[in-house]
Amino acid sequence: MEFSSSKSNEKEDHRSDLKTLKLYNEIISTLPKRKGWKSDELCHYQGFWHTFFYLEGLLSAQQHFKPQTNDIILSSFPKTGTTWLKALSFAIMTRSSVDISASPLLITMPHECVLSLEGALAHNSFHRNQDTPLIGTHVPYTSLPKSIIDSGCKIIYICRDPKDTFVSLWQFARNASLKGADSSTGEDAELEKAFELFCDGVTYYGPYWDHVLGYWKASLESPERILFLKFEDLKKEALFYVKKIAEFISYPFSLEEEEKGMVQKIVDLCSFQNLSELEVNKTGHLHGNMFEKRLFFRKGETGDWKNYLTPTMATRLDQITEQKLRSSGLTFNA
Ligand code: PAP
Repeated sequence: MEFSSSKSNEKEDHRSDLKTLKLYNEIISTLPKRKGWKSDELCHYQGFWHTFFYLEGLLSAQQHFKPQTNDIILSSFPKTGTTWLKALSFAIMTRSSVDISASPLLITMPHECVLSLEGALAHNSFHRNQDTPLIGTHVPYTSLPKSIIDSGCKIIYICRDPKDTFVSLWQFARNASLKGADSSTGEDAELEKAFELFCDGVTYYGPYWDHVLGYWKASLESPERILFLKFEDLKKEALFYVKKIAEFISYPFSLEEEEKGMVQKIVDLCSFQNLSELEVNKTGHLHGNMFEKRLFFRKGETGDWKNYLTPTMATRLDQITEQKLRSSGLTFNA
């Protein structure tokens, strides 16, 4: 796997353009702000809450990102199955060039196989992986760069029951080496504080419900362009959905491959059990020293919310979900 970074392309590093950076800072300084659960400040942009770093990346992507026509965008709200979807799509795409037993996924974390639009690729689009045109993002549908919408690139969106999403997000954030965790309050108070903010929509890329609905509605309007998946469905019927993803991205399995068990091999390669036990996913950090890789692999189950949320909390989230998704045709059941 090669990431091209030729000298001639270095002028594409938009962050190095001080004027542009200053402009982004000016735009961000005018936006409404709220303190998130951790001490980081969230900025309200186009209806959603963003951290400064990723918002700067989003502004850059909105201005500069040039998709290739065969790009596939893998989109999600945080903690809804991003890592899993990246691994599966990457394994599907690379299966004919590299044997599964030598897959790059065995030595490279899925987030490093598929880079992020508003992260690694935001200011340095020449970092894109030329061999596998997969791009990850947490950007809401309505904020995607116009170039992506105009190009007609295919998009796969994965979502997850909001109660499990919240618990996964909370567990990740409290364990992550993020600066400024408030240690003056106890665990229960911390959970309640994070829960209130989640219900209010004040989380990275929140409100959760608006994020999901944006992609849901777009997928109903353009099912040939947007594939809408649920984490819970993938857990129940992995083989079916791996074939569905492969067909959608135009890498369908041949009869011969199916007979030789290729679909199952990909499911096994990308299973939580397999990925979480690989050395590459157990040690080291992502994004400099920001996140420990192991934190992206916690339990990988559905219904873990039952171990953390009180019945009152669960009912409250269910009610918000019912109210927000009412008449959309979208439901969750974890
Ligand atoms: P991200 O948005 O920050 O990249 P994301 O991968 O969406 O995170 O979410 C992490 C969740 O997916 C974790 O869920 P949990 O906290 O409930 O356990 C993680 O365990 C789960 N996960 C990661 N890889 C897999 C996988 N291969 N199969 C199933 N679940 C997985």
